[in-house]
Amino acid sequence: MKKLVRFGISMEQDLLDTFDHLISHKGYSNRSEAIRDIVREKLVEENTSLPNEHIYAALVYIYDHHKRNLEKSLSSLQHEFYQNIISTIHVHVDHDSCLEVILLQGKAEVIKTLAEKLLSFKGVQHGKLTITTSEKSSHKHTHTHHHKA
Ligand code: NI
Repeated sequence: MKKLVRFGISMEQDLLDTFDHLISHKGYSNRSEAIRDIVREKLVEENTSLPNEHIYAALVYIYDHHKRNLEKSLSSLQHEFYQNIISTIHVHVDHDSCLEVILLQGKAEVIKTLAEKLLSFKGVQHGKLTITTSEKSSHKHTHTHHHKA
C-alpha cells in the first residue's frame, strides 16, 4: 500500500456543510476517501481529454431494431473500428428495442469519433460514452500486466 500523506484544507463552513451532506448521501464514511475520489475523477477527466491518451471506454446505447438499415450501419461502423473494440454485448430489450454495450480501447480522439458517429445514427434513441484510464496510463509504454494464474 502507498504511503498516505496528511495535509490541511481550509474551507468556508457552509461549503463544508454542503460537502459533508453530499458525501454522506453518497455513502462515504469519511472526507478523505471522498476527496481522494474527487481528485482521481478530475485526473482521469484531464487525462482522457488529451486526444492521444490511451483510454478504455464503454459505449451504451438503445436503438430501434425495426429502423431500416440501422443494424447494417451499426455493424459496418463496428467493423471499421474493429481494432478498438474489445467486446460487444447485445440485449433484446423488448419487441422494438435492442441494447448494446461496446467495450473500447484506444486513442481518445478515435474512441470519441466512433461514439459520435454511432450515436448520431437515426434510430439510436439514447446512448452514452463512459471513459476511464488507469492511473499508470502515462507509463503505459513501459508497463506490462502480470495476471495471476
Ligand atoms: Ni436485439
